Amino acid sequence: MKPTALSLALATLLATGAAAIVPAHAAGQAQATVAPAPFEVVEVQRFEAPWAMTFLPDGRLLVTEMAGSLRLFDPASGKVGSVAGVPKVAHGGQGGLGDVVLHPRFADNQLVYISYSEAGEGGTAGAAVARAKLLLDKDGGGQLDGLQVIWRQQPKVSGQGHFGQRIAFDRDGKLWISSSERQKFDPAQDMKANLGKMIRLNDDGSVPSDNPFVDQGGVAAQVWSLGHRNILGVAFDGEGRLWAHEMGPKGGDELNLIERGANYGYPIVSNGDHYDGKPIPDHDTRPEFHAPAVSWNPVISPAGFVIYSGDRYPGWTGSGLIGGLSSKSLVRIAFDGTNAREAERYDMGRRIREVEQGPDGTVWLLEDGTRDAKGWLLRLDPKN
Ligand SMILES: [Ca+2]
Ligand SMILES: [Ca+2]
Repeated sequence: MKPTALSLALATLLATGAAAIVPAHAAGQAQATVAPAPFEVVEVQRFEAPWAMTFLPDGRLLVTEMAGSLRLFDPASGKVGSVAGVPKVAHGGQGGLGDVVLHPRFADNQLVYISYSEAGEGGTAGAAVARAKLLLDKDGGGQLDGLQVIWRQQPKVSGQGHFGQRIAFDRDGKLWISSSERQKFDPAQDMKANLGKMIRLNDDGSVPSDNPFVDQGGVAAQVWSLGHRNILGVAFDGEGRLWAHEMGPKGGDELNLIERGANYGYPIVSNGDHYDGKPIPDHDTRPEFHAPAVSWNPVISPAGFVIYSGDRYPGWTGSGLIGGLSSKSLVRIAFDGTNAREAERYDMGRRIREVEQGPDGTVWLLEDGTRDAKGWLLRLDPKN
């Protein structure tokens, strides 16, 4: 990374022994500016620790609840139903039922994909992804039929943190899974583990023959990029580029452009440091690792991510929208090709877990339902 005027000024200050006061937004870091919101927040429906949602073609919403319930919500009637057939999930900490997405040809094949934390032997756990046919009944509910587990984190390890387990399809129909490092650090660099990696698969879970590490075999063949910590949001832009944000260590949240075969450096480098105070060398000390497009300190605790394609809010088309947990915010990202920056931040006053764009371009959010939050589904009505 090129030295900026600010980093040069800091270097000069340090070299002369003067006290360096590091500004809240140092070079290359995002600036927290709270903007007036172009929307009114409407509380629509409460859920029990909701984690993710996706719209069906008919305008209804599938919502996951961490303890293992898949809900079907009809915004037109306000009715909440249940979808049976979710496998038993390892619920606790950050683990439980995770993401839900539709197959790109859902209208033809009715396939839905879910991710969840699965218990292993001896108190271990790992993320898993399964697919099934969604059979809807006439009473506002349904069931998952013919469920197949098509991917698992390897190895399963102790603890209840950093499953990741975000799922997305690209425009070629490939399945992408964020596999976080389970708070075990080194597996993010170990190609014998699929932890701390971005995974790329065919829609049936098989490995595409053009993956970058396919020659290494084993779980390495699933890997598209490595050196990741905890990815809780992935989205494709209008050009088909994959962006992912990453809950970093202390002071090290990131937004990354995900590139084929790239190593993002965790836990060898991070612009943040370990929570126990142990320093981690910054990205600019090791240019062989892919540096973040945006780096946050203070952090936002990113969760949920869409790249907005509607036109209901002035200036938002093509922007990234990221939920903030600890920052209790909605963060708008402006892209310029392969560059990105925080454009605006809206104070939501609550932990935001998930962001989704509705069929008419309205943005919907899920409030986190853990840590005494209420877990509201929120609709952002544009202000006219
Ligand atoms: Ca979603
Ligand atoms: Ca650092």
